[in-house]
Amino acid sequence: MQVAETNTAVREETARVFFAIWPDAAAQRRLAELAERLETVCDGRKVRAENIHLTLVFLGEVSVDRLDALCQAANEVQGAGVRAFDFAVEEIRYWKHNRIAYAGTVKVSQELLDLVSALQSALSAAGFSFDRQAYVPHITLARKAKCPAPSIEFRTGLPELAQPVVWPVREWVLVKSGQANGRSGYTPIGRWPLV
Ligand code: 2AM
Repeated sequence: MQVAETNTAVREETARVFFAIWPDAAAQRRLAELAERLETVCDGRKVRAENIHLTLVFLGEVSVDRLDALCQAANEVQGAGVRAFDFAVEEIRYWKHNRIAYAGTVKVSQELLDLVSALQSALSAAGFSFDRQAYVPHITLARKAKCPAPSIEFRTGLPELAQPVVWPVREWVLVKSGQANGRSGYTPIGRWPLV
């Protein structure tokens, strides 16, 4: 029989955290409209407007005692030559293996790759572990999606964008995920500007 851990003095408190970029208000509106359409087209569960984001590095559970050190590591990135850039969503795509419908980019900007790589180096140097799979920038718009196969109506089986959704990326954030009022949501716990 398993006994639940009740001794809070020995239980380590952790936070589920990741670094990300949030769209500006206009891009958020357009991405939220797409999420709404995907909910219908793919019978999925849309991501709420305020939660739509692009993950840079996902760390998962980190001890709350280490959050200051995590912010310090992120401070190092500011001196690493990272620059502001525009992020352009050009396509809606679908991953069947995890049933995620997402917004993607055709040509990943060098500035985004430099930011992710500088962040990964600073985190490694500070002893943090994170997901090291090849970075595939994606903005999840609907989960538990069952997107249709290509048809005359949807060439790719998914909504197509008449115009790309572009926004100027001028900051990146450290975010904690968790439940608030019975809903999953994200709380920014650090911000770093890009110029
Ligand atoms: P997802 O949208 O593809 O699930 C908060 O959970 C953010 O971290 C989401 O953008 C999520 O990506 C990403 N994320 C969650 N688990 C992850 C993992 N194991 N590796 C990389 N990113 C992850």
